[in-house]
Amino acid sequence: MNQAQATPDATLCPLDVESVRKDFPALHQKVNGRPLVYLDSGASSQKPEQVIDAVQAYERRDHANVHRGVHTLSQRATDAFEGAREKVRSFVNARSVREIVFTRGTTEAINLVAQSYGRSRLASSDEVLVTEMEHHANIVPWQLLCGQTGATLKVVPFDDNGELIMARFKELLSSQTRIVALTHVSNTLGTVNPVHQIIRMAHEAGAVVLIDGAQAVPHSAIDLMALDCDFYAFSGHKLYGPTGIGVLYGREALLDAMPPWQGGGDMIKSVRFSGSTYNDLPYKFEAGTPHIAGAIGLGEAVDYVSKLGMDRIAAHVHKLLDYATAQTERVSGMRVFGNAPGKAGILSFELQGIHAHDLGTILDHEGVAIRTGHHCAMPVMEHYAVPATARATFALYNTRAEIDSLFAAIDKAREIFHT
Ligand code: 7TS
Repeated sequence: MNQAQATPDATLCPLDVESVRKDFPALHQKVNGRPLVYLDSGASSQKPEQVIDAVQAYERRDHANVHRGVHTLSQRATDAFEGAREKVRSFVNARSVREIVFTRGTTEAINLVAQSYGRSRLASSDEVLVTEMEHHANIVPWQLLCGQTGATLKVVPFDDNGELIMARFKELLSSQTRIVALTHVSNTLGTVNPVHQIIRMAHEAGAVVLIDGAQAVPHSAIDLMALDCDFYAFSGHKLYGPTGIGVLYGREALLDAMPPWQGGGDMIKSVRFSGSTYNDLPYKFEAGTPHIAGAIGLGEAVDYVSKLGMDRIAAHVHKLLDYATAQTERVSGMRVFGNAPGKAGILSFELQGIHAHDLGTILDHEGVAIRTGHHCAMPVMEHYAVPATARATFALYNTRAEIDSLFAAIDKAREIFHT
């Protein structure tokens, strides 16, 4: 399976969404007098009680710094923090906890690779290959790196359907390509990229591959051993966990050979003015006191989705997407961006005659939260020559009734604008 492309399996027992929704306190509120319909989980998902409770339990009872004290609280905090690392390792099927580096999120993980791996290895004759559908977090760090090293940034385009043009990828990939960095799932188009094929081809060309998994990890099971990429990045807050915590997976041999990118406590073995030695993996890349509560919350979020089953979550979200996509066909003047087969639960669109921001405001009056703007993917907007799109994203707690509310609110907006 192309991991994020979890084709709904009819034999799976469906999610009991009404029961799942009870776990998410934020969903049970009114916004502008209407029941909240939260369709912005692609930007950040809501958290279940289990995650909130785990964070609170740590803050109320177990808080102390990690890796430093022999006292009981420090040991409890360290056990919980390192326990979370093991949960994450198992969740993404990495070989070792040494390959799981906690970061602030996807953005920091990518910057870490650009600055540590990239800066120590790239020269002016080298190339970095990204795609036209990347989030800015997977563009700007490479632009900075290219500015620092003189390397060149190359871009694989996508077609109007939202699929990468693989023929162009093959042309652009060469022995000069040192790093291929691409998103597993596009945050604007929902496209699930053929990452297995890309990783294999990039490796044959001698390049390392970083996959931005920010939108893929919440949508389907990820098996990093099977994927065989060199780096994989994702964020906790899109996976029903806290903000300010994320993960960089790195192949152990690569991480081992990379220089640290930030210096400070915890990342050293010894410090002398004549020179310092660095800690073992993954601590070499975790300078300073980490986001302990965040990691514990992420570990709990991983437990939560694992218990529900990533395959069942994927099947549920695909059904919602199919249901919503069928409804788009009856709305005149609605243009959907991204129609790749097997795409993830992301619906980007525009309505003729209504600016996306106006639409977002009207929908908010109806209690419906969607995202409007460029979604930190300006090159995608440029591709379609639009300033912004409206985007609804579907998560494990969304229902068909909520999609009905979305389309009822869209009808209302069209009435207001006489479109
Ligand atoms: N990569 C992708 C594919 C993303 O969707 C995002 C965030 C990031 C990287 C950055 O993640 P962070 O947690 O480090 O900020 N995407 C979005 C979005 O689509 N709307 O708001 C944030």
